[in-house]
Amino acid sequence: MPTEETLVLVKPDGVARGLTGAILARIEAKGYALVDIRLVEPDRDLLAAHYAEHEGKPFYEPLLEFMLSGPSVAIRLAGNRVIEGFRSLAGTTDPTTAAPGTIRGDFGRDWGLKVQQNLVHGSDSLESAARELGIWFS
Ligand code: DAT
Ligand code: MG
Repeated sequence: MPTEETLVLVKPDGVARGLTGAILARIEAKGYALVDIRLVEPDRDLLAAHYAEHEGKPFYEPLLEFMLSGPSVAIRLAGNRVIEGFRSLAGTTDPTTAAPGTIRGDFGRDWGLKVQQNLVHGSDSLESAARELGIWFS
């Protein structure tokens, strides 16, 4: 089974709420390898590149504003089928309905919640992983 790499972000809400350690604990318990990790304060250009597929959608501007609101922890993560595996660990996009046992389901807040405040990002394909790792770890 080939080892893959993916980009994981602990987004500004996860960092601000002090959940980085709890999220990393789940990643490490699963056996994934931390290849690189750094605290990043992204600028708008970096985020526009990262979220290029969502440009023009109604949630695009609020999403970028949220991602500019504080630092994120960027992780280069390796493991067998880690792209699919981490997204399974993260849970579905909207934390209000994400399954219990997932990061978004367990830690996502239900009050005053915006969908973009869903704690983590994980690349969704080999192509996007390569592209996003180049953006955050250049
Ligand atoms: P995911 O992060 O699960 O891959 P995505 O790539 O479709 O989800 O969207 C990127 C981010 O944009 C997502 O984490 C939160 C935000 N988002 C997506 N759909 C949204 C919506 N309908 N309303 C508000 N924010 C949304
Ligand atoms: Mg996505």
